[in-house]
Amino acid sequence: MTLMECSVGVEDLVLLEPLEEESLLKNLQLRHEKKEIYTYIGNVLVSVNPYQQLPIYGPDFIDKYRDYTFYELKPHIYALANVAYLSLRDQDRDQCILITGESGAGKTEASKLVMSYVAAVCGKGEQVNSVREQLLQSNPVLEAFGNAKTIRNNNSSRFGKYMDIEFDFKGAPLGGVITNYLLEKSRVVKQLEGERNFHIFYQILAGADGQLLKALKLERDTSGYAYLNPEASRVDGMDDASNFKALQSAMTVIGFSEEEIRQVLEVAALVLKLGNVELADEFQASGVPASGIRDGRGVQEIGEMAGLDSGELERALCSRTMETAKEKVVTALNVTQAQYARDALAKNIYSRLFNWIVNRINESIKVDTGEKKKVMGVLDIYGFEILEDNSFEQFVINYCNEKLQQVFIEMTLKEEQEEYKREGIPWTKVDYFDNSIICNLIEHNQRGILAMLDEECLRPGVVSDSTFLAKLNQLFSKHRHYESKVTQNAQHQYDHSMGLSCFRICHYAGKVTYSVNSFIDKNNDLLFRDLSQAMWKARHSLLRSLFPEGDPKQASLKRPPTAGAQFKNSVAILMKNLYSKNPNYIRCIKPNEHQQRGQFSSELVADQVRYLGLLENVRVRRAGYAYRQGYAPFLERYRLLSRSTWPHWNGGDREGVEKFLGELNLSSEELAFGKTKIFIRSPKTLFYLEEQRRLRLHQLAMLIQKMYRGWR
Ligand code: AD9
Ligand code: MG
Repeated sequence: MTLMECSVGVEDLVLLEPLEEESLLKNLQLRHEKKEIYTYIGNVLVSVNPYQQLPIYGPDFIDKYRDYTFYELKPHIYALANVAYLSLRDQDRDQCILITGESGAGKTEASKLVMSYVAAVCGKGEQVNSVREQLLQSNPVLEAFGNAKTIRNNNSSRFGKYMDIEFDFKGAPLGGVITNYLLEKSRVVKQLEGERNFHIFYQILAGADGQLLKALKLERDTSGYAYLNPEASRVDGMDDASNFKALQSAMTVIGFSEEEIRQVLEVAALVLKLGNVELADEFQASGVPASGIRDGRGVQEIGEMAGLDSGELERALCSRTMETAKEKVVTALNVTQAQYARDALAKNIYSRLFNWIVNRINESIKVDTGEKKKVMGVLDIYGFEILEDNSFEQFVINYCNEKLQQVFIEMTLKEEQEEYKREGIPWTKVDYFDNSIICNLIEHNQRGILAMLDEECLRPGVVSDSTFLAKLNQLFSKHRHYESKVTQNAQHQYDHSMGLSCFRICHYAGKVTYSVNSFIDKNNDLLFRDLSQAMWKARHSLLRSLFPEGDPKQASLKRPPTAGAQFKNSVAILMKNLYSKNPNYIRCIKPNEHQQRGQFSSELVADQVRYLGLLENVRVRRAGYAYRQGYAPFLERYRLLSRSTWPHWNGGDREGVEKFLGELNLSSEELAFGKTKIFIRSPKTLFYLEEQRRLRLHQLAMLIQKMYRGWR
């Protein structure tokens, strides 16, 4: 019997034999069937979403995992959290936990499980409790404003999150810092069929009492709002009203004042009301198309809540001022342009509100003491995306994943190399796919796609998505990882499905075709100055503070960095941060598209296994020695294989291991004796040992039975 044939598959994919995509999938499927959702690849944790509550996270499990080392119990997210926490506390090594996977794979749940495990084991006392509560309560707040129901996940995070949790020298939590990435702000004004806007809007409408609703000038019925998809207002199993209560209490625990909470809700309400501002055609005396507001009541109410003159708001929405050195020219916007301006304003208010909330949480949880801190970073970020239509958002998300893959391979290899060095075992070079060529294609400072996009955005004259694409086609016509209709040549297979306005990148995880439509616009991410100036005039102090560039004194001609440049910059900071820490990986997998328990679609999982680079991971991990174990636990497990070490052995652990392995006549190529661990090259040898151990146990059991019968 091989390990693969045992009832729950192998617990560590490094031991998989043969190592192929098919056997890897079979193993995950078998384990998923048996509700064994966790599997290791060495110290990497693969987690398959069970879509059901399993009884494996209670305090009894926390107690169990805090007392054992990594391989002693079944694979579990607590084992990974425990190793990371102990290494941080006892060996002073800062940690990062990188959680990746596609939408609905269980990243956010995993990040919460890690946080709650660490919170449970990190000490006691009033101070610790209060910090712990603040850290944990940041989750419901960020989820209310940053999560939404999508087709793939009823509670999908629409932003990336990295959280540093900081500890003192004893390992007690002091506080933290949250960084957020790229909120999907387009959702504020439009959602796909079957999807919802951000949870907060439904929470307010369902959970606010009559008095609060009146103060926010809202009606309870969700169908009255243009920004809320009428066909998706409820989510099965989600109680918006009680989540609203939980949100308010979480904000209070974190330290938001009553006034701040009120202002946050008012700004959210303003966004909803802005969606109901209807714009209509008007014509100027000259006959030039213009626009105006159809029903003044909504704008009036927005004006009252924001402390803004409604006439000013209408002007800002329906016209645009162009300033030159000499004069100001005001032009009227037609209805389409005014609607665009209204939606741009709503998206901007909301995304800035979200950033403000993150900063406000950071203010509460930041650590003031100057003492040296130990840090555990937790990254919960969108995985590689290939949608039917891929645009700027998928492009930057996939760029981020390309970078994460680079960190992953480099750090895994580095760690392997360091372990060999520590153990005094010679290192042989491992070949692997180095994706820096793709990272460079995207991020190179002068010649990368992002740089080209910026250049095009800043270039005077007529620029458009197609001039941008033409530039890429010219520059990258010979690049191995770039394709387009124009550059397709002998080296690339001709593909009729690719449109003229598309380009394709061959990512490490597969080919993705991006449509360039709106790349320029999304990268520019500019808000008409009329709108920011109008917002800055609001008496509502929170709203006003969100638009500092509206202050005429601040109005410099320097434009803010583009969305692409900002993202690239934050990815660079993130990478630097990750490289300075000891990495722990959780690779999440979604077993089916229907959020259903007990269903495992091999095809879907196969795609994810590819996107996550799991086979490459196993390959790198077992390039040298597939398996390693400390001498003491290894001896304990296998010493019954030799009469010299069983039943009694009085020598040292290493000598014991040398003794019984020596008697088994294994090839010397197969084994390496490190300073503290035994290394075994191929999984087959381990299976052999396991098989021998099983036979021996069987023999011993028979013997005992025989003796027992004899006694009777
Ligand atoms: V997204 O990229 O934010 O759209 P995530 O974060 O990867 O996505 P999430 O953690 O939100 O997915 O998990 C989706 C749902 O799967 C959860 O709402 C749970 O219902 C379910 N889930 C995930 N992990 C577990 C688990 N360990 N046990 C039980 C789980 N249910
Ligand atoms: Mg999530």
